[in-house]
Amino acid sequence: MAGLCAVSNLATAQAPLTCYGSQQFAVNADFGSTVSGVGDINGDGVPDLLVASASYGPVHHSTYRGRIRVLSGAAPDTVLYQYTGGDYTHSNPFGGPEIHGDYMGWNEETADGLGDIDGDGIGDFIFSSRYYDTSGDNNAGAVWVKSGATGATLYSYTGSSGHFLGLSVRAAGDVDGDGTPDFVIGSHLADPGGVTDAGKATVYSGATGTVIWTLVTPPTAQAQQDNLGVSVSGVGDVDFDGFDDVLVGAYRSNVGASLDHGSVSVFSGQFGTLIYRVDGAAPGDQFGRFVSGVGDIDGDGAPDWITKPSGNGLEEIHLYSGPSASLLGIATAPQSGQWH
Ligand SMILES: [Ca+2]
Ligand SMILES: [Ca+2]
Ligand SMILES: [Ca+2]
Ligand SMILES: [Ca+2]
Repeated sequence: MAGLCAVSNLATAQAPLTCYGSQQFAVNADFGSTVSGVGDINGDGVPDLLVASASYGPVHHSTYRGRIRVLSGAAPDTVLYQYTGGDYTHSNPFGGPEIHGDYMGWNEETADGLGDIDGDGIGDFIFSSRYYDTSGDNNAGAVWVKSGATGATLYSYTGSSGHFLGLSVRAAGDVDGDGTPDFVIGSHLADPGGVTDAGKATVYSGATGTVIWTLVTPPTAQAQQDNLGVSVSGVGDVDFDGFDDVLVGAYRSNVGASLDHGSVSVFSGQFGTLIYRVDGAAPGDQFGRFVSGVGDIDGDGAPDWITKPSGNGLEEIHLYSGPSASLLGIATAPQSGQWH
């Protein structure tokens, strides 16, 4: 038997979603390392599921190739499409053998449904392998955009050596206002302007696969190892200009000489410019490690967003207003998610 998923709300594929591995996935293959809705792929009227097993390998837990499967929402034992990451192909640049396969579907931000980008009426999807090796580059990373109708590749992208392209790949809404959904790919180890690991995020047109915007921190605020793009997300239209905007985390950005506060930036979809940036409160908070648009939480008619810091032992999710960037609340573990 293949994997089994119990989904509480197929219409939106929102959590809670519980999945159970099987012998095919192996117990420790990280089944469910990514879970996302992809819309109705097979035309049976029920949205389908994108599920990854990041540590999948032909030898149990040894090669970390990773695997992405599209499962039927109506019958989760039915595999509609399956993609398997590659084995390691290069030696470890730090000496000794390379120990990682491609890790396809590394975490919850490495696969997403995009909506219909090629105009055939069926939803399409994106996923990545952050440890993908190109012929010359070790751990370059790779991203694929696939047709929901055929499973074939619509677009693909690779990073450069050691950049782990695709740590975060997400739907971005319609950024350029052409009526077709777009997508965003983070590259947190890129060196824009020659600034080491400042990071960037690239917004691509769903209609053509070409770059709409390369989002970087304004040079005056740019610093080494900011890691902008460690997490990316669509957020919706926060400034009411009719174009969807983009949320980007930079979890190691500084506030003056105070290190690693981290930050979340919202960029204009229409202009590719910074609308605002919110910094973490304390050094080492690593604010912005995970970001996501969440729709209109506070009922003011505009979309809002969340972030999860990763430093200082913080087990919190912070909710912000999209238009005003004001803090609406913090959920703290292990309490049961009450905003306070
Ligand atoms: Ca399509
Ligand atoms: Ca578009
Ligand atoms: Ca906008
Ligand atoms: Ca709101």
